[in-house]
Amino acid sequence: MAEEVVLLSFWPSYYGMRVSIALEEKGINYELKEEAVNGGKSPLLLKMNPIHKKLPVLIHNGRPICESLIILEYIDQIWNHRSPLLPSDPYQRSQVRFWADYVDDKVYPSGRRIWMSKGEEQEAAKEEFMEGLKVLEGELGEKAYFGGETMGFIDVSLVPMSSWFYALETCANFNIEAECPKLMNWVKRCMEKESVSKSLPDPHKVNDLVLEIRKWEGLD
Ligand code: GS8
Repeated sequence: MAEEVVLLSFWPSYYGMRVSIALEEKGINYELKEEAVNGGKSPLLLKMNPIHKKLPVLIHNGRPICESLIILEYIDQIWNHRSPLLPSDPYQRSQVRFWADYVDDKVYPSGRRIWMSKGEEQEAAKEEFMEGLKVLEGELGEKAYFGGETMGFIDVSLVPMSSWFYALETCANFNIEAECPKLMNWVKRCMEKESVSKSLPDPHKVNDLVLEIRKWEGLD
């Protein structure tokens, strides 16, 4: 039976980008159904994710899977023929999940606060964001990818944020590369992979969106 794989997402969502990268890495054909950025929630999204009503949702043969990190694990288990994302050793797995949670708890929320605020609040968010990135840079160390020689779960979880770096730097006037050079080299290494470059939007397009939202919100 042919598999039916549908991804509900929208282009600037770093959570959604994680899922596209994983599907591309696994070589899975899928249909992308984009929600409008500001058009309200579609009936399909409300049906498929009635609890959180959030993107992304993966619909596999009609059944929804929600929450991007849970979706990544699902993809890795279902399509385990190539490009493993999680290590098989239980201890290593626990460490990978720890760092992916760290990205979600520390890096993504402070990144969002940078572009959704100004003044002192923005400064505090910037500090927390850079602190988080520096910890991650330490964890990366001299490795090519977070998992070692090949791209894995942490890489796929974190690299989508890099498409927002330009917008963050522009709105809060800082330079990530100056403080995290190894991390920026890692971003470039990931971007050499088609699965990543195909899934991430143009940073200028993200910046235009940020400028527009800041204007609506009266922040600029
Ligand atoms: C977060 C998803 C999320 O915030 C995950 O999938 O990992 N923990 C979840 N999705 C956003 C779009 S991306 O910024 C979303 O759907 N927001 C709509 C809303 O909050 O109502």
